[in-house]
Amino acid sequence: MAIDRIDVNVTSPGRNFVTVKVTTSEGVTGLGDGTLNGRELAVVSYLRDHVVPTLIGRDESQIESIWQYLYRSPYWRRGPVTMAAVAAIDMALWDIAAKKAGEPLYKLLGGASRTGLLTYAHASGTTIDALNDAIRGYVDQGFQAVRIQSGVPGLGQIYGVHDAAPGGKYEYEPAGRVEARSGTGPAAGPEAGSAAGAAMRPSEETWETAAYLRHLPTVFAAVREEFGPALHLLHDGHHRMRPIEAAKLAKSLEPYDPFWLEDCTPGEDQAVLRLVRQHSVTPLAIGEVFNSIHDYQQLITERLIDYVRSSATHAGGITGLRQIMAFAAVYGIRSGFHGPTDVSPVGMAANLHLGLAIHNFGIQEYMPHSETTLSVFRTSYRFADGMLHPGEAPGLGVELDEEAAAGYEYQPAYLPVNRLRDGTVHDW
Ligand code: GCO
Ligand code: MG
Repeated sequence: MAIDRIDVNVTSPGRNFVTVKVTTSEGVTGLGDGTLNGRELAVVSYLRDHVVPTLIGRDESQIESIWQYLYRSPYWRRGPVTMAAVAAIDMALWDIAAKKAGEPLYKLLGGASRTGLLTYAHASGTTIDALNDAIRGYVDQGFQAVRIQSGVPGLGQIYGVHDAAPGGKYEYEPAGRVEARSGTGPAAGPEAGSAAGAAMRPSEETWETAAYLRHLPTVFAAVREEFGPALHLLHDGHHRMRPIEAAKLAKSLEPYDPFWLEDCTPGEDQAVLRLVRQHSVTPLAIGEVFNSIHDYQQLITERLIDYVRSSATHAGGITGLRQIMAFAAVYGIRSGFHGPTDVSPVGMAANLHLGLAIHNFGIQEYMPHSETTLSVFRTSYRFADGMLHPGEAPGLGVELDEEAAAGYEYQPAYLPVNRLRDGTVHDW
């Protein structure tokens, strides 16, 4: 029994995805997600040029050893590209192990610790009315938890904020359908220079923290008034605040009992969260841009967060994320795994199997993939009454229709850029 072949699939059914398929000498196949939004092809090269050739002929059941081999041996450790590549291989090997056992993966991870996973949806609106309409749509579908993002008076397009199409279904792609533009786009920021050499640029948005800090508590107040106390409300600050601004926001949201405030400051300078903690009991969630247990060391040991936001896709797969959650368990910190549409259905399934098995599960983010995406990736996870379940199919329970995937070629697409009014590049 050995790894016979590894294929790296790139497809764009509605958005870009990178999927690894590992095939064993016995013909068992496993899938893994290595999608890194806006940097997909860097992961493809890392896999094809540096990982795949080193794994052919190895025993596919040595999942931990292969993880350590990919993590430690190249000397250059961690980083989003490396860890997405490690994740893709790791998931595929777990998928194979569970298929060989004829069991859904969660049974190999310790079995189900609960009947389903509390999950939250994304609702947004440029106005409070539009936001409330979006929330109502999710409540009608059975969601018990909703992330709320809203427009800010005086600011234009804000990342992750969209209204439903007139008369249409509320559905959007927050993280990837901002196409890179070719040609000249409007000159923006001090470094814009001559547009002549600009072949591709992400779109740009304008930000002002003071306006946001004034407006957001009024949004929470209106939503609480409309939906009452029981609905869980979450919010994502997208790393946009300085420490004192984050503390102010966390404190100002307290009367509305938020489930969590996510990414209130940039994730690198972790000691600043002590200040936020001193001023507020609003629960904090961080970690979607982290990629290893070491990124969490201070946050977890000082109990500066309440929820781990990583995904299996960006944190070294099931093996990497399981390490983080075992560490977090010691400190009573729970999971809130990243589940946007740029985590593929394969990565989403990995999150779900792990979430069902671990004791310290908290909540699972769920942005349903488009019908186009789901026509290429056939899933067996299911949603009912606000809860997700990974399903009972052997392995991860996701199949890739390679013929359908071949019909959707990779398209360059980037996340937007955020600037202050004077052109200063800002966190988002
Ligand atoms: C979230 C996110 C996403 C990310 C996206 C980046 O909380 O789900 O912040 O929308 O921005 O996944 O690729
Ligand atoms: Mg986020």
